[in-house]
Amino acid sequence: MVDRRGVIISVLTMFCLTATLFLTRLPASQSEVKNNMHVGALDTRKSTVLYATDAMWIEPNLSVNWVGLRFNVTVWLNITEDVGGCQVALLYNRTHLMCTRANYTSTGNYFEGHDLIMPKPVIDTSYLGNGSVLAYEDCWPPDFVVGPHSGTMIWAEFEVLTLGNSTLDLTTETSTLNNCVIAPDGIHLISFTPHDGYVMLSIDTLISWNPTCPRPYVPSNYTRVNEPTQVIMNISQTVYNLSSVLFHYRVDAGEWWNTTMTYNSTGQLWELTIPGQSNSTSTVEFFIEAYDNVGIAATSETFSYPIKHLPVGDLNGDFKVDGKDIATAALHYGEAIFP
Ligand SMILES: [Ca+2]
Repeated sequence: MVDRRGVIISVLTMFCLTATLFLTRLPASQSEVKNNMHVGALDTRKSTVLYATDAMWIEPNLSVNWVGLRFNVTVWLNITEDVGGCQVALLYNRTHLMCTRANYTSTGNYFEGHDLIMPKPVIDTSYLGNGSVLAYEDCWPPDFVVGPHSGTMIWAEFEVLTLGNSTLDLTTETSTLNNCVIAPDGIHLISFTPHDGYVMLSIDTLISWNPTCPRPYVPSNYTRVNEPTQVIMNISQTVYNLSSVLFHYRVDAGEWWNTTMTYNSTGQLWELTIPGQSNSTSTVEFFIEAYDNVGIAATSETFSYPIKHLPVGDLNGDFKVDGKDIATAALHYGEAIFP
């Protein structure tokens, strides 16, 4: 059918998308718990004519946040003129996604009542680092679809391989395998606007850091001199296949120290304690790199906290020298450590 229509099917345009994951920070609360969730809402539009003529588009745009999830999208077409045929070339980033199934829509299909028997959409995962889904439908002359008309072409099922933001690309590159709508004469192309689909593949995290308040320090929202700080990262979707979490920190814009966070399976948390800092330190910065089981990293933004200095004689770290400090000193009066 493709040859009869004179449609030249060549190769796909390469598109590259950076596998970027999100660890987004909301303003810190007084309790020093930082809620860093990045949550997208599912686009629940179904069976709607989303765009005016003449257009091809993908529904739904959605947000998913775990590896292994499967979801479906549908390619829509809305054309003013009479239509004889249509080719769909849907490109996807195979680093993020794998197309597992695809077929022509069985209800609401643009060519419903006009269909020729067409082979199933072709799923290809080998083109220049991209995946593609190629489909073609048309009418046998003199049959055609009377415009204006809207309907669906294909549905495609994808599985999430790694997290990151990904475009479902309805390419119209003329030099490549492309999308096209063909007039009833089987020759002329009808112009239309393609609207790419979008999948936000995000990771939900909660990152918090808190002073550890070693005795005799009182509880505080602030990290004081010589006080270690515990950092906790909670991945809310445990099916996200984290294999390791690197931790980087530095003080006063010095050299970065690199270490790994420890996974606490009981609390399903990643933990690390930053050592206490000396009186000469003013700021500690850190960021986190989370690696999944295929080596894709999610990098957080860089967080920081100040080292709060204490007045001389403030033994319990409440930023004032008073009777409580005297009591603390009296309680330990006579204790000595000989080097
Ligand atoms: Ca005090």
